[in-house]
Amino acid sequence: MSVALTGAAAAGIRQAAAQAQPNIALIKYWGKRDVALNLPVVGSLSITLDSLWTRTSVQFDAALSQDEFLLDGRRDDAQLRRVAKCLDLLRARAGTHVRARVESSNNFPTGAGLASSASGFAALIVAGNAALDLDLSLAEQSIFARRCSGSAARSIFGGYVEWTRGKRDDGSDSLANPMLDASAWPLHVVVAITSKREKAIGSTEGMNRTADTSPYQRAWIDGQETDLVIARAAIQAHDFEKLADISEHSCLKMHALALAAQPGLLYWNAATMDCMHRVRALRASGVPVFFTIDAGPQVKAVCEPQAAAAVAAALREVPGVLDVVETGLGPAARLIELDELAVA
Ligand code: 2P0
Repeated sequence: MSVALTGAAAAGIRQAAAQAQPNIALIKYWGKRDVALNLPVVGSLSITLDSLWTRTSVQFDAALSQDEFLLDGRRDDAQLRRVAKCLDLLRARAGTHVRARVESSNNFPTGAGLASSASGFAALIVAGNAALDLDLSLAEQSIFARRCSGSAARSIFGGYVEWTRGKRDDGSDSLANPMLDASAWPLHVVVAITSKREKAIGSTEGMNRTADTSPYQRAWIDGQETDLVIARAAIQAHDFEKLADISEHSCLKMHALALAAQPGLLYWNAATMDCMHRVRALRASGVPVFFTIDAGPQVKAVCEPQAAAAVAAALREVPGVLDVVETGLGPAARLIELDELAVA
């Protein structure tokens, strides 16, 4: 159902707003079998976060001659093409050509390895679905979000989420499904921010370069199903040690694969590496924590809730760590009132 305002509706504007949270993959997505449809070469498994968010409003307005995109209050023409492509999917389903104004804000750095494209495009699909009264099922919303940014398929859902690789060429079986509610195993994530700059090589370019040039691509694909089986079992059993081992393995394997591309992709800085050692030392001393790192220099330390304060304190001491953000696991993407957009 649309949350369009009466006055706006009378003026031919159809609008809605949504919030989505980033997700962190424990078993990573890296590589596409179809670049246009964002079909992955492997399945992946993630946790949706709680206190980091993207809030997005979309207004389809017949008075607009072209799409507009504002990020954190500023026009962002660099991202506009990607946003417009996502709007095109919604428009095609609705049978309309009306252009839209999209306003988005993040309460965390954009494009720095904190999964802003996952929360951003999940929020856009949820808001667009409502504004245009499309009545898409959650499965369809996940597929639409995937086509905008692969990892966004997972941010449609909360808690523990698996994105199935799928086999079909049209992508109709490549979507995410919720595995386990956040409340069933409420792990925490401590994010050590080691740079606030946008990364030089985006994920899309990075994974395409890897697929084209990394000698380890075949081994990566062949190992994924086993990793997923182990991770699913660890999550169902709430077996922290098992999840820690398989998640670090998947993370390090993804980075080894990307490091071996030509030219090699080096997403880490010195502080990233120091945080990894710090997390390993904490775990060796009995603290239930493990690390995972995406296409950027931030370190996500996943831990049991009672360990979060000690993990945050330890990571804050690492030279080069600029900030530490602590979060629990969060819910699915959802509609919000338009006046919630301004509330930080
Ligand atoms: C993941 N990453 O599973 C992996 C691990 C980064 C490292 O999904 O090209 O922004 O839009 O599908 O989803 C980041 O890639 O890439 C990502 P596109 P996306 O979370």
